[in-house]
Amino acid sequence: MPTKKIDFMQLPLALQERAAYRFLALPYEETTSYLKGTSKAPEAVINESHNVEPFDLGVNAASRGIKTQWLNNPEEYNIEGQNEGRSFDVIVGGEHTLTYYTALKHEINTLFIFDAHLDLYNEYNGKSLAHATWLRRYIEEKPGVEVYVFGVRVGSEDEFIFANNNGVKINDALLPKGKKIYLSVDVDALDISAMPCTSNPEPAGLSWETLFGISESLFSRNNIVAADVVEHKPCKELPQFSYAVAKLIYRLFSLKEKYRG
Ligand SMILES: [Mn+2]
Repeated sequence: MPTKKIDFMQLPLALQERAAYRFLALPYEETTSYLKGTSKAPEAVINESHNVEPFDLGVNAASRGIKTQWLNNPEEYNIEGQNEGRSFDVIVGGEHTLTYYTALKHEINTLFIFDAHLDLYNEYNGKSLAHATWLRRYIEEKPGVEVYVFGVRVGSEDEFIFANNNGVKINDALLPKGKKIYLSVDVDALDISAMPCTSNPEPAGLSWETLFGISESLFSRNNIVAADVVEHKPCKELPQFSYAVAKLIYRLFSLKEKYRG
């Protein structure tokens, strides 16, 4: 739980009460294998979020309210009482495993993921549900949902075979259109220089321009019902990267506001 009890962008309380948007802080970290610390991301991002400019892409999503809520575990995530179109959640991890739980709460036909990795291991360090296996578990449960993973540059042979056998679209330039989408952003989809502060950084990744550009294409052509931003591992000496993640999160709210129709 946070030591400093502040909210995303420190919006006035009145704005939070009838908020159109929710920032769900979920510091869930159980299976991180390389660089640990993703559980610190929600607090670090909130601490840097005061620097985010609310007027973005010609709209002001913050003026319609962003409510910050803390969750202890992914199973607590609840969408009851939410009126689709008026409300939009960004879940802020924590490790990627949480997407297994949060995406399952939404009725969707497409899951779009930015990630350097496929997360399609059958088992990882003896665990059947972990940051490197969650997508395989999700596909087994929801075989009808179309899955895109963009930014992929690492994976085992077995993961690629599973992806191929299950129609997973990897780095497909043809983006979905007219779909109901849950969007998951693993920040390691970004190049290691653009985002060194993540638990599994990889070279030769996406630029911020590409991540923002493809995100805008997705929001402009589809109904994005919810999103998450995961795997940020704050760097103590480089708080500007937590600011960049705060900016990314706010950009998702701005895109929803701009294309809410
Ligand atoms: Mn990843």
